[in-house]
Amino acid sequence: MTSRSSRSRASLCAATAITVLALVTAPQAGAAPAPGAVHTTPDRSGKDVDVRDTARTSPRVLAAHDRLAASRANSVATARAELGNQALLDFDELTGTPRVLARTDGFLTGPSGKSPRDVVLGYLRDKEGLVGLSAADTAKLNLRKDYVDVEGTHHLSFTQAVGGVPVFGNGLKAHVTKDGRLIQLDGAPVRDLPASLGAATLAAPGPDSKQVAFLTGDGIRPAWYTLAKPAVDQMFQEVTDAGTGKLLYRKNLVNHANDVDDAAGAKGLAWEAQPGPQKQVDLSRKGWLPADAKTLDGNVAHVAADVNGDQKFQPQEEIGRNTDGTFRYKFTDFNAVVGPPCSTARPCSWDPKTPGSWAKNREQNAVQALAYVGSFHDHLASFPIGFTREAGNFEKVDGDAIQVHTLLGAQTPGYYNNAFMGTPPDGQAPTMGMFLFRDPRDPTDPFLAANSADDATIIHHEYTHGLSNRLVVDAQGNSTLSSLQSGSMGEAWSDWYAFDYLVGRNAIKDTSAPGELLGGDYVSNGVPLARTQPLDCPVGAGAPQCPGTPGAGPGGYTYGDLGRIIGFPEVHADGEIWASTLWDLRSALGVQLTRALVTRAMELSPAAPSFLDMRNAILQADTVINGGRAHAKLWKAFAARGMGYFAASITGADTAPAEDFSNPPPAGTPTGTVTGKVTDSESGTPIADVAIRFSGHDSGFAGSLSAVTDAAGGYTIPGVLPGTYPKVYASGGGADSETRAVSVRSGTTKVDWALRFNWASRDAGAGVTAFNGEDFTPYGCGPGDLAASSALGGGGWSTDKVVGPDGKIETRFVTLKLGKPVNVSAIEIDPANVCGDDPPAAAKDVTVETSVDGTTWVKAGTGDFKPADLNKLTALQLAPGSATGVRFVRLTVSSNQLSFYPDRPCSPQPTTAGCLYMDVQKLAVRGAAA
Ligand SMILES: [Ca+2]
Ligand SMILES: [Ca+2]
Ligand SMILES: [Ca+2]
Ligand SMILES: [Zn+2]
Repeated sequence: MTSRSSRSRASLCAATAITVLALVTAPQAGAAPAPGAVHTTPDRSGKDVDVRDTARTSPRVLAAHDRLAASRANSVATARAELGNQALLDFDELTGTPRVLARTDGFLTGPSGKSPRDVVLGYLRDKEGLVGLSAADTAKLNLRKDYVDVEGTHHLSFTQAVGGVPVFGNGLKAHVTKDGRLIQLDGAPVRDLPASLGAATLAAPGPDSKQVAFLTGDGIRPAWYTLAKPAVDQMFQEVTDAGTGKLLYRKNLVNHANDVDDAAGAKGLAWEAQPGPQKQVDLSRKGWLPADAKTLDGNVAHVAADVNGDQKFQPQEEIGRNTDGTFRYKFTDFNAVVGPPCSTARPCSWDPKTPGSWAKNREQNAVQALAYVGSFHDHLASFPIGFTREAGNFEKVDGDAIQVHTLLGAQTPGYYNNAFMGTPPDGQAPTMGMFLFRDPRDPTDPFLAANSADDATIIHHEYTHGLSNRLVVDAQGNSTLSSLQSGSMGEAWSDWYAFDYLVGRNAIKDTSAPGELLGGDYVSNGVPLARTQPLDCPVGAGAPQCPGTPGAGPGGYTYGDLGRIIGFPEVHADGEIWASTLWDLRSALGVQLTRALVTRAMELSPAAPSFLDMRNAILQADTVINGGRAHAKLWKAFAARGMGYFAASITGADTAPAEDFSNPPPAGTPTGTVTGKVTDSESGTPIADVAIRFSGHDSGFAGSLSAVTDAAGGYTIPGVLPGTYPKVYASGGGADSETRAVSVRSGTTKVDWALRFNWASRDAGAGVTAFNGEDFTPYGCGPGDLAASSALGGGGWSTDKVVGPDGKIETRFVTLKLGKPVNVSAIEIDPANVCGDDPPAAAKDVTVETSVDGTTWVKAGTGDFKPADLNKLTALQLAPGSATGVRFVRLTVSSNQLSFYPDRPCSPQPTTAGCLYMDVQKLAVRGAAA
């Protein structure tokens, strides 16, 4: 959060200042509750939640997935042989169906005269063993949309339903060229859907809630879908379980930031990028406004000065015509009144010392916003971008003109230094909020006293959030831009499309010199406040233009800088990697082709894409619309930015992906075999049922290379292309997971693993014999998930927190029976928050007891965890006599970390999951069989 709460931090910490423009300046007046009393709201922080992610990483789900993978190993091997080195065979762990099935250098089928729908259904029938959908599953698919892009490619979305209730989030997406070749399947459709759904036992949380079916780790559940708008700049899609009220999914739809012809009609004055000489604009000639418009309410947008910040347009906030009957309003600068740093090049538009002085440019600023929005709308709609009505753009004729709130909340102190765009699905109007810059209450505020809606880089940035959230969607049309890497690309596209447009029409100059294109240049007075450095910083460029950051070093960023640019993962900073990469592509391929590929790739994206998914989609777009002619240049550009063939990211949520600078191996490169043995590091005993997985799915190319160890701990993975794979991981089998780099040669490469066996894990034979409190097993965080371990995180135990009348927290416990009696060498606990909760829910005081028979208990140790203890295993001091022949272990939690967060109240409404839940990420029992 920025603004009031963090302005002071911004002056102390450069990293915070960097994100100022980008983050929310939300009014902090109490995190608003979701509507409905029966539905719990575990985390009002606004963080995206998707319990499918947690479930997808639970060892149980992975084990089921591996069994399915084994059953179709032959189909996959055949497909690999047919589709080549650049085949993408990535199956979703939860559904067992394609997250992506494609190849970046070709097609799945040849040309066909059949309809695109029949091409898809024919492929599903032919490849039932590979895709995993039965004939019955296929028969139930419902074609929601066949969108044809400006290149003629068909993008088909098939939704699914259970007993007439639509499935949320999953479905089949398929893409077919204009000559009938199948490009790709994605969307992870659900297999074996039941005939009917259980009844919703809870009432709808809001008047507009809709019933949906939602896939969890324990199958499909009845749920409620709600579009919630709890505050002025908040808009969430939420899915809550209709049986328990628990939040299953939340997607924040708000992204924060932070033309000119002569003719008759509704004329106004505007500039092209930022203050300069105002030019005459015809606001009606291109259909932005009706010729007889009385206010700025037209097809592309409705602009009004929402100065009271209530997110509604009162009559007095509308912008009418000037006394001469036009919308010509001259800009008045405040340079003389305010003094430096206001300048002719970057004039101030108000005086922070004079309340209400912004009113002077109220009309000018709104007209300017409409001119920016209108010209950008037309630019995006035209070839080769083609963000048209069919593609899901924003027009009043379709009920979704952008509602642009200029000077948002200018009258109510508290709204400064930001901008945002909230984008609901197609057909529902988005909200763009444009704030005043420079907080008058903060003498150290580094921003210029200006209107964000006067800065084209900001308004086009916000508009592009609308484009990306409408193009990267699931089968139902919901945006899937959640998680770190997707969110970072969202910010990057926003910067890239803005600069691509402005540079393309010479409104901003870009030469071959590095370091000229800085987002938010005007309101930041030319200083990198909103971004750490300009967009046009090539790898290897130096200071002073491209200084980088202490975390990432100087010069243009590469994939390995993700999560490090400002010292922690953050979408605007990490987005700079992707934005600069796209700028490289623009230089290498030219403007028109790059615009086409970047846009078409969004339409081909799998859900919640990583940077590597999007690299693959761009390559694929090149195959579809350009015959693959740009492949060599694309690979060179991506490899230079660390997104080479062997780069790896476990999912789009991976905050530490591994970079690689290689081109793809040539066709016909002999493959190698990886083989080895997995043992317990403590006892040397072989461990069976450990899954060894290559690369992580989101590199795509090695997505289906995996094997499971046999009873002797042995495994073999054939068909691996030689190279260094930076993220190979071992998980399951009762051991803690481990990730490491593996170099593969042609021939046989031996890779042994010594893992830490955990006797308290389900895979080691441990099971829950007793527990109290609420059971959140359906969300992947029940008592049985306490000992989950996975390379992807996930699992953990979340229980309810109940404060008794005496003010004391009721204790909660889980008792585990180990598979065998164990001579314990250590008991370790990670008290971290799980299940989509925030850190205040993490456990603080815990007690562990042991027993040889389940009747007589010995206190083994206690933990009193501090915030610094989260997300790591801490060994308890074991009491004498508690460690021999142990068969039962009981973990009791008696408090959580909420006491470390005095600013997070629980009444009148809970403001953190710490008010409602207590969590433990992991319990580990080490030792040898007794
Ligand atoms: Ca208002
Ligand atoms: Ca629309
Ligand atoms: Ca340049
Ligand atoms: Zn943004």
